[in-house]
Amino acid sequence: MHGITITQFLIEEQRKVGSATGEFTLLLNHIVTACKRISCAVNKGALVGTMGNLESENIQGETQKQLDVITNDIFLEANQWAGYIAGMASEEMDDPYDIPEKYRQDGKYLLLFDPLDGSSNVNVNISVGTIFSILHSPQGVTNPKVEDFLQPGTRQVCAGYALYGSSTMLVLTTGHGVNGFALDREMGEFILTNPDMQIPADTHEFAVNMSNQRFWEAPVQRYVSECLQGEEGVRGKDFNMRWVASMVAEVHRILIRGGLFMYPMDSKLRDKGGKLRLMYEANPMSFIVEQAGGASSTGRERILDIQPSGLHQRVPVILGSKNEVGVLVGYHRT
Ligand code: P6P
Repeated sequence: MHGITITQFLIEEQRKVGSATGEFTLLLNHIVTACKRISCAVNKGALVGTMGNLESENIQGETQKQLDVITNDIFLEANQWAGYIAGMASEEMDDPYDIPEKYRQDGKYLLLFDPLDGSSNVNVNISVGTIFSILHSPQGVTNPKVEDFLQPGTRQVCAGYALYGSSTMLVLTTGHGVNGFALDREMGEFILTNPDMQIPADTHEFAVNMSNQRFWEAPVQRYVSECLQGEEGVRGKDFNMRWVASMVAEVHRILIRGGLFMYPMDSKLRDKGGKLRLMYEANPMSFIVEQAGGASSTGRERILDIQPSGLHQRVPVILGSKNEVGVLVGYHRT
């Protein structure tokens, strides 16, 4: 008995929504196709000489890798032509993408994405990923501007990621739980392998870039110090630590076995607002994590509740096992 394909899964999900027109299902299928193409592009990078850096920088001030631009173009080309999308925004583009006039119809959705998150890892063969978020386009808006994208994370209709690791996985939520699919390269299809993913409420594993410790605020200093004290300390248990420097890989690990991931506020990032971007990293990952029974906070507020002020706005992120996130959020209140 083969597992069901993502196409079958999406159609069965669509049947549960009486008013569904099928456009959303087709939109998701175009995103799935883009992720398959990116998986191939990343997998062949070294063979075709696309692992290098470009001279250019993105709006984040980060040097762009060839694959950042290649994967961004793959996402644009796969999603611009069908007419379901009114506008797109990406980590790699300063402004929203203008859908070419020949493809423009009354698209109902906005698509935001980070085409290759963790791309600094790609030439050292550590897992990287694509993160995407789907919002409704405001009624009657045919050429969305930045302000049309600036909706809180609670307004997302879908969020997902592809993880290009030892296998290529696609994980998504439409607000009815979280489901994971593995790419069967022979078939060229994503197969349902992780139905109804749930994050364990407790954990003994945390993920943070320890090299930033001297810049952290007191609650984070206290939390990490207590974890490092182990079972002799106040937490009464030993902790394990991970840091992959690829958010998609960290979140996937947490969906499978629990954990806490954080890129907290630190004094060197304060003027930027944090490290991770709200619209196409923190919000989609927070939607997924909450739908899997986890929690996601800046330390001081629920990430999904934030009213965005800019397309590339950055926020502190603490997400994962809800009881562990609760401990650290509690320290921010004392
Ligand atoms: P650092 C990748 O660039 C990213 O946006 C996240 O995927 C990752 O968690 C973080 O930045 C890594 O940051 O400072 O450890 O390189």
